[in-house]
Amino acid sequence: MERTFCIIWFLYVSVCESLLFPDSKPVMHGEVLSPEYPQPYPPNLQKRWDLSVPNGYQIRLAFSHMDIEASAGCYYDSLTVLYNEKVLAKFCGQENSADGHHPGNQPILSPGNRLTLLFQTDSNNPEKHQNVGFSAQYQAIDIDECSAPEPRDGSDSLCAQICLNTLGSYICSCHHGYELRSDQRTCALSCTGGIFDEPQGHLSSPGYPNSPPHALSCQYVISVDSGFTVTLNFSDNFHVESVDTQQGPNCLYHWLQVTVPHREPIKLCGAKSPGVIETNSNTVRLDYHTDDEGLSNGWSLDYSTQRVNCPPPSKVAQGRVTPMLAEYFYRDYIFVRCDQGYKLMMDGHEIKSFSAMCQNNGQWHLPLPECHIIDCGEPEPLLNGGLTFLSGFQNQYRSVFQYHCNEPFYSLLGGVNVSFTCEADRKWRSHNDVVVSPTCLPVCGKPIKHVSGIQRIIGGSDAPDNTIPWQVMLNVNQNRGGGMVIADRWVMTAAHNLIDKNSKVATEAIQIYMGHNNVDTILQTPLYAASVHTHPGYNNPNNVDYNNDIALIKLQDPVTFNASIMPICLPPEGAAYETGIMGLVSGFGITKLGEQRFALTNKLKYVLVPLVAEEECAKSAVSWKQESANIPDLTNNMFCAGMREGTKDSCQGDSRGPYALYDHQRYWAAGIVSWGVGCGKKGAYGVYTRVANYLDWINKTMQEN
Ligand code: 4AZ
Repeated sequence: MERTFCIIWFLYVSVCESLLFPDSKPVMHGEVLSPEYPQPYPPNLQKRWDLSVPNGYQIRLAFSHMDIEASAGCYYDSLTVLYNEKVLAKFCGQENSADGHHPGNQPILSPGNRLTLLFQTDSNNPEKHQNVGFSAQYQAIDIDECSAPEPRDGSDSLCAQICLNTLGSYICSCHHGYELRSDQRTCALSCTGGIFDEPQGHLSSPGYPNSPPHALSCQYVISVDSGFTVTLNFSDNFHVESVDTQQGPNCLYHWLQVTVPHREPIKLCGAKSPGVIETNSNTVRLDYHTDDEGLSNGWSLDYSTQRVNCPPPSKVAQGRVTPMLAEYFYRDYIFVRCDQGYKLMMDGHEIKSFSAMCQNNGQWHLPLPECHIIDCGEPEPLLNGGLTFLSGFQNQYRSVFQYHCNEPFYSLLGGVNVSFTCEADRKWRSHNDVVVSPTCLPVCGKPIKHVSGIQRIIGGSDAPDNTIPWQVMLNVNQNRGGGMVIADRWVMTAAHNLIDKNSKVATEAIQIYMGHNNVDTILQTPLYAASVHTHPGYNNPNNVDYNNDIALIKLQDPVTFNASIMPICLPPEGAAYETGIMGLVSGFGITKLGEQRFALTNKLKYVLVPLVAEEECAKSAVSWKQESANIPDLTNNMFCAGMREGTKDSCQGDSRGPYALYDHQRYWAAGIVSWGVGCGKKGAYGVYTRVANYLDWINKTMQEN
């Protein structure tokens, strides 16, 4: 088969044949019939068939019938078969007759992919010759180019080593150890060793230690897992031609080049082995080049791999790096833990845990974290108290603080001052594991200053600042009265001004004042009632029944105690009302200004009046009743206080205020100013609600509201 200018067979088939047979598939077989076959053929014919099949094929032509007028040398009628206008055969006659020259059963094979048939008839009388002509079939036969004999003229054979026939063509191939050159015909010693990816191995130049063929261009690639580095160890027997130049020996024509990515390649030549080369890379390319001349015996090497090293991690202050190893290799992990009380920090953020891996580039994949001291955050603030640090600062690990209450107005519940330590779990803990904050309880009945001297309300004195800090001034529907602070949200008073025509007054009708001794000042800071709780047993429609004259007012907002506002204690269990004991009565009620005139005071007044024996009080009540029919009854829920001769007493406006007894350095609320016959009258005592009788009701009411 001829090679065409179309180098690639595919292109040849698709381009060249499409030129020969536009718009049609290549013809692979067909039939040729003489004109009018199977009727006798006409005279004077000159008919030509040009058969062709694709390149790389021959045409096999077989006759199924031939009946052409026989003549010597097929002189009259004939079918001529031509190739390239060269006559291959000339036929006439019939296949079963001895006349003429016919092909018989023997097919005709064209030398190439074309064949021409030429049918010629003369003008002889057609009636005499009733010959029908011929029928022939042809088909394309693949040429086995490889079986063509070796050219005698010494020119190159089709393939230098192995020829493989293909349909319509052939390809060349090479024996093991050789590779097809770019001419697609000849073979060269193969020295492209592929990729060496094992962790160790051996490489040598072609034919080593004998001198290899000339003009080598060999390439070897060692490529192992990233994270490993390759070390080359050349054997002593190293010989690559070098040329002596003016600048010294030079790898001009033969060389072995070692190339590592991102680095200048190294060219090796000469007779001295390079020995060990540490490439510090996981890929190395070796290019061995010789030209047509000179002599190099070649080289051989063993290569090995080492895991990449990462630098040993530095120390972490207040932390520990594990594991501690002499060397760290690719894919090794390190972990960092902080000492107790310290937390892992990275880029200003806390992290739960830390691990880093040694990467294939010899770097840890993360920088080391830091260990920062933990803190427990701000301790819970203590209402009406504070805290003091005994050690440490900024709430850091192991800091210790103690709560304290705002003395002397509050004291710590339980009285024991526990200290709290910031522990490793970032919680403030006391040594006995109290996590909840302690409570500051108000201190009752302990004013920072005490009243003294001769006192009078009616016959009383001005109370110095902060001497009666539980004193409350109440305005109920514009009527001035008193009360006393008993808790941060509770004021105790009498019921008799909070019930009007059998119904409780509205909370809005009540203004509550405290914290000052001066009426003008105290009026500037009113407090308001959230709810009013009169004693359920108080029933006084006609103002003659003051039994159970007690009430509690709940404040809308709690008050903070200080020197000027402080609760009075409730009666102690089993409180004693001893005859003759002096009680402190206080209020903003009326004072005697002259013989006749009374006026509401502008200053808090107080007076000390003795507790009167029950019999004495009862006696005086009898005498009052003789004077007036509308005098209320005395009950066990009341007691009297005052002077037989009068002069010192509570009066209008003081009503509902405190009668305080002093015991164990505390004032306690013994009575509430309830009623009396006149004020400061001889033989008439002030009557007070006996608060101790109501302790259960008071506690229950405060708890339930
Ligand atoms: C009153 O009218 C009142 N002397 C208060 C107390 C006394 C008498 C009357 C006791 O509010």
